[in-house]
Formats: sequence, structure tokens, C-alpha cells
Amino acid sequence: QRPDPDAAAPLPHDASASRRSYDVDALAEEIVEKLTYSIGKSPARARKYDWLRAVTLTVRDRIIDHWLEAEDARAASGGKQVAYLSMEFLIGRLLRDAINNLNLTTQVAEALKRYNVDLDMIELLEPDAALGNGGLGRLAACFMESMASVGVPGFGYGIRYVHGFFRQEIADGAQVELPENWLLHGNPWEFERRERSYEIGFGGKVTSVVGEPGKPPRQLWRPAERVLAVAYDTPIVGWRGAHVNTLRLWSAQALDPILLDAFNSGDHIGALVESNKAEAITRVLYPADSHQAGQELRLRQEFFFSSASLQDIIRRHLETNESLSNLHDKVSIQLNDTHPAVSVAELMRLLVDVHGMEWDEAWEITRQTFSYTNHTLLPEALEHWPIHLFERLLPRQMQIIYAINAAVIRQAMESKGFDGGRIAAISLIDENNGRRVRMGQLAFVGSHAVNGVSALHTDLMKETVFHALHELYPDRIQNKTNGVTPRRWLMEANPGLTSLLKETIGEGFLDDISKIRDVERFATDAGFRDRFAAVKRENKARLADVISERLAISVDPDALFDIQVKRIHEYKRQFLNIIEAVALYDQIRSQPATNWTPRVKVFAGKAAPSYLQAKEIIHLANDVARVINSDPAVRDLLKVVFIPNYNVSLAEIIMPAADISEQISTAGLEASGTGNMKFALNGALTIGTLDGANVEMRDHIGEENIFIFGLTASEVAQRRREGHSGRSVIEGLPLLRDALHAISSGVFSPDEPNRYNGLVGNLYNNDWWMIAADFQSYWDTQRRADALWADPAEWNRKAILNTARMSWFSSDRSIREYAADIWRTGTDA
Ligand code: BZD
Repeated sequence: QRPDPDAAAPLPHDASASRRSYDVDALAEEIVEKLTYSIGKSPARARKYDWLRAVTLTVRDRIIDHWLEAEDARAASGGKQVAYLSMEFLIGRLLRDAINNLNLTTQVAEALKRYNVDLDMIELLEPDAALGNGGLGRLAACFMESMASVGVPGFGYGIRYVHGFFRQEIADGAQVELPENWLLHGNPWEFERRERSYEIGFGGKVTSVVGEPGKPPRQLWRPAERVLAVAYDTPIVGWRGAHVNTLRLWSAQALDPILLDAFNSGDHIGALVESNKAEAITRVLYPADSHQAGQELRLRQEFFFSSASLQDIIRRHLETNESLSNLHDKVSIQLNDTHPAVSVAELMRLLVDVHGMEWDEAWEITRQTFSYTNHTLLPEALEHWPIHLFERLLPRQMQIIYAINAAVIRQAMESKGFDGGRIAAISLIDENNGRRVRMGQLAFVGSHAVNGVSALHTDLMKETVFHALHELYPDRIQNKTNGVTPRRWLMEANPGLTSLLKETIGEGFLDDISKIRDVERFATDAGFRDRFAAVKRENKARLADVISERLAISVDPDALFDIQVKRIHEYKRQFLNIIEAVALYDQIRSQPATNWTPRVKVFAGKAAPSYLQAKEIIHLANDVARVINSDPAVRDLLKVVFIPNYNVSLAEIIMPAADISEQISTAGLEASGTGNMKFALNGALTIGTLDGANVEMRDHIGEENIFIFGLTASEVAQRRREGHSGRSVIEGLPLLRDALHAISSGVFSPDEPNRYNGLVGNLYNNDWWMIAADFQSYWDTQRRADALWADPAEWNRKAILNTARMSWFSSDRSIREYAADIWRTGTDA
């Protein structure tokens, strides 16, 4: 631990004395002051980015006022805090969120208008902070905002990637990955904290040092390599500025920026090798969300941010506490999936080796401090590291894992009589696949609470991956269904609907989203329904503009917008949706006299660069879109669009513009989903399987207001046991057979007729994802949706009920549950 020579003696601080004003004159004046003195431009010479920066700095000052107050209050109360450790925070833009949460939207817009600058335009210039892959990273961002809104004092800890999630372009129908560069224009939100830096070691040796008489020898880790973790802090402001929490992201730097000896002897490249190697750790986000990357750099990233965060937590604890024996009373550390699970071993090392605590006490504190959230049951996504790699990089942590494992196994044998198979199942070491450390097992045994992210997912955790551990520790697994923040996903993304709701039921729902239920009684009010529909139409027109600008495809905002946006994965079954489009295309052409519902099918999402099937699905969507959109025979009854580069900002435009939300994963595979919640909150009707949180959405919304189809999770398991194959199903369904034939015979890929043979062949031979098995049910459900669309009053009534009944899926509710049941911290309300 480094002493902090700069630490100032605490002085009384009265932030309210210097608080920045919220009125328009003051804002207008300050924006120009920032432009002049922080950026060095006169208003006359300022470019758009200068205005963005000046506005951001002006808004930021107002957050800082609250931030300092929050820090002081926290220090004074000495209460418990939460540290949310996550490899990913998929934030998106921050300016609109900050302005909205400070309730400053009108004033800032007004202030800027004085200089003829449009706030909306400025906001769009901000790059997305895309420090995450998908649902897991976005959940962490929603949770940070909700923690600040409901008053859970906390830190988010993660990695300050220089390059976030790749930019996706589509070239000749296929995904191309390009580097993302969000820091290009600097990042006005962050504060570098050089005084908060820690050394992180890798490799080297462990030596035993003889301790005091009667005590076991102490283990001393001497790493061969060291890098520095430097903190960058971003304030996260909650609703109405009530609280401000900190997102602390670590950046890696070499201890010595340049090796001067090497430089002086003429080796100019070699002189930088160390610093390049160090900085590589936080250079880029791994873009794989569904299989283990398995590379050494990934394990380095995981350990780097885990160790830095723990060292920081310990240092902060010791600033106000005499010892670490009450650590678990003062901090709760949430592990967002297993990516930070090495923290369990690292905290043990810090407590025992560095701070001299007894092993048993350290283990008790460690377990009381940690809790772990699981986000997937997919075997290929579960993290496990080859022992030889782990041992080489983290030799002391490996010893600690062996010791923990031995103790857990002993306890399992003694208390529950575990043997053979069940010991193998709980072991932290997988002996079968070349000996690996299982990070799920490590996170589980090192935590006092383990949670799934929807009721179904939690049940399946108990039955599958953690079956034996659940038997050993039957009270440890609990459910915490995901949620989304209504500030970003309703108020900011859908200002039209927000205004309509305010006029109709008053402003109470802004502070307490459960009050949105009051709008339910207007579902049968024809006037309200029309206004609700008019808002939806405007949002669809806005999306239609985006589609036209980016793809030069014109779509009719009066058509049914049927949207599936999410990561591309076989289990999410974008393929099923595309096959349905192809079948519909066939039907429209062969039955031109039928009264078809005009539809626009929208897809967006990224594939992991190494996930070939997912990339083929993207290619197919684009191929099908090209053929259908250019066929005059469909007469605008069907359009298919794939919008490139799906990200948070695009989602903010898409979510409010959907009539149908596609949540069609193979049952049992989607842990929760959160896009499903965003769509429904904005009044889309869901077509979905009984998977993840769809199940609970059905319970809240009412089964008559959601389109459920397909096999259930237990039916899927049953079919797989029976050796289901797609062939017999396909042969019995001409509609499906013909659609697949069109795809595999090159109708959509005349330049390469065999392009989709593999994809289609999989359905015949195996149909692991139950696409053929669920096709008929899906098709029928889509036609039921068509029929409902023909009755706009009824459609809109159901859409309104969706909005009215989704409040339980607010991340404020999720956070309150974590605070009450896992973290045992207070909230404001
Ligand atoms: O987490 C997702 C699940 O698939 C969703 O069902 C769930 O709603 C969200 C939030 O709980 N999982 C991910 O997004 N996973 C990843 O992004 C990921 C990233 C790196 C490595 C492995 C998985």
C-alpha cells in the first residue's frame, strides 16, 4: 500500500455555499465562460464540438456540487457502501441523462438558444461510451443510475478501455468490424486521479517466510512484472440530483514510461516494449459475449481491474477504520458475472498475506463481503482457465484457490456426505478438460449470496450448472429479476410519451414509476388511445428517417414495425424471424389478393467477430432484405431492414418506435433479457417465448396482452432428450420447407448459391435451437398479430396496458431488492 503524501487534513466543506445556479441567465453566461476560458474560443469561432464541451463542463459543475456533498455525507455517516465490479459498463451518451436527471433540460436548451445553438443537435455529437457488449454491460449502467437515484451509496469499478465495442459496418451484406475511438475528442466527464493508483503484479514466485513461533509461515508473492492501475472517475448523477455515485475505471500504465537504457543504446522500439505491454491490458474490450475468449490478455484484464478495485476498497476502508475485521460491515462487493471472480482469491491474499489476518477470519470476511450474479447457463460461455496459465500468471492466487477448494470439499464430505460425482461437480478444478479453474464455482463458494437475473433463470441455475453447489448451500441462490432505468428508457428516449403521460396522470410517475399504472384506466378512452397512437407514429417516423438516411430505404411509418434488436446469436433465433420473413414473402407473392398487413421487419445487432454462424445470420438478413425490398411484387407489403452498428444511442431511437418486440429465444437460454422490458415500457407488444423475464412480463402485463408461443424450457429439454431432429418437422410443413429451400438454393445469394447450406443443413440434421420445432407456432402467432393490427383500437388498448403495467421492471426495483436482500445497505425510499 502506498502512503498518500498529498493527503490534506480534512477541512469543513460547505458545498451548498458555492452551488452553481440553475437559472437560464447564469447557464448562458457560464457556457460562454467555459467556451472562452476552458476551451479558448469565442462564441463566434466556436465549432459544434466546442459547444458540446462547454455545455458538458457547465452541466458537470452542477453535478460536482452534489458529488462533493455526497462524498462528505458518506464519510460522515460511515455507512455501508456497495462496490459493483463489472468488466463492462455500456453507458452510451451521458449528457442528456445528466441534464434530465438534474431537471435542467428546458433551462439548458433555452440558454443555448440565445446563441442559436440547438441542444438536441449538440447532444447527438457526444460519442457513446461503449464499454460493454450487450445486456450485461447495459445492466451495469442501468444499475449505476438506479443506485444514484434510490440512494444506495456505491462505486462502480471497471476498465477504461481505450477502444470500446467495435463499430459495425455492412459491406456486401456481411459484417465488417472497425475500431471504435470514443476518446478521440477527449472525455470531459472523467477525472484522472493519479493519487489513486496501485501496482498490479503478474507472474513471478511465491516464497514461504517463517513467521512468529507457533504461527504458520507467511507466503510472499514476488511478481515478475508490475503495472500501474490509474483511476479515472466519472460522476453518475441520480434522478433529481439526489445522489451522485462514482464510476471508477482503471487504466493500465507502465511503472517506467520508457526504458532509458535501451533508448540510449539505440533500441528505440525496445525502449517502449514495457509500456506497450502494460497499456495493452486496457486497450480494447473483448467483443465476445457468448464464448470464453480464453486468451492470456483477458485473464490479465480480469485480474488487473479486480486487484486494483480491491486495493482501493481496502485503502478507503482503512482511512476511516482501524482494521479490516469489519470490512464486510462497511462494503458489499457485487461480482457482475465471473469476470471479476478472481477477486475472491485476491482478497484472501490481501487480507492474509499483506494484512496478516488469520485464514479463517479472512475467509469469513471474504464470503460476507462478496456476492455474485450469474448471467448465463450456456456451457460455452462459462469461464474456466487452464491451470498452467493461471499458475504462471497468478501463482499465489492459484495456491489460495487450491486451499479454498480443499476446505470446501472437506466440508461437503463431512456435512453432506458428498462423494465421487458430486465432489467433481462442486470442485473449483475441472479435472476433465485438461485441468481448469472454474470461475463460476470460485465465485459461488466465495459469496454469501448468488443470484440469477429472472425467476426462470434462477430455477434453472439450481437445476443445472449449480445443482450440486445448491445442494451443499441450499440458502445461497436467490433471484433478482433485471430491470431498466425509466429515466433513460422512457423519459429521455420517448419525450413524446412522457409528455402525454404527464398531461394525463400528472408528474408523480417521474419520481415513482409504479404510478404509471394510473394510465391503465385511459386504455379504453378513445381520445387517449388516439394520442398514444399519434406519439407512436411520430416515433416510427423518426426511425423511418434514420433508416432512410443510413440505408436509403424508405419505409412507411403506418406499416407494422416488427423489431428484433440484440446481439446476434443462434439461441436468440434471428434466423427464425428471417425464415418467417421469407415464408411471408412467398405467401404475399402467391396470394396477392389476400389482405396482408404491411410490415417492416427491422433487425440490428452485432456478431462476435469469431462467431461464424452469427455472421452468416447477419449476411442472410441483408441478402433477404435486398431481394425482398427490390421486388415490385411485394408492393410495400413487406420491407426488411438491417440497421448497422446497433448501440445504446440507436436503441434509444428504436425502442419507442416498435409495434412488435421480438423476444424469441429458445426457451431456457435467455437468462433474462432487458430489451424486452424497454420495448414493452414504450408500448410495443411482445412476441415471445416463455423464456427469461418474458415469463414475469406475461404475469404482470396479463397473458391476453402479450403473444406467447413455442416450446417451454422443460419441453425443449424433453425434446432434446428424445433426440429431436428438424427433418421430420420440416418435411411436414410445406411453408417452412419451401422457405428453407429458397434460402439454401441461392434465391437470396445468387452470387454464391451454397452460402446458406450450412445454416439450413443444421435445421435438418439437428435443430438444436428448436427453430423448426417452433416455426408453426411462431407463424400462427404472427398471423394473430396481423389480425389484431386490423383493429387499431384494440391494439392500442393493449399497447397502453403494456406501458401501464411494466413499472415493476424498473431497475430501481431491482436495486432496492439487492440493497435489502444481498447488500443490506439502506436506500432513501
Ligand atoms: O445479460 C446477458 C444475458 O444474455 C441476458 O439474458 C441478460 O438480460 C443480461 C443482463 O443480465 N448476458 C450478457 O450480456 N453477456 C455478455 O455480454 C458477456 C460479455 C462478456 C463475456 C460473456 C458474456
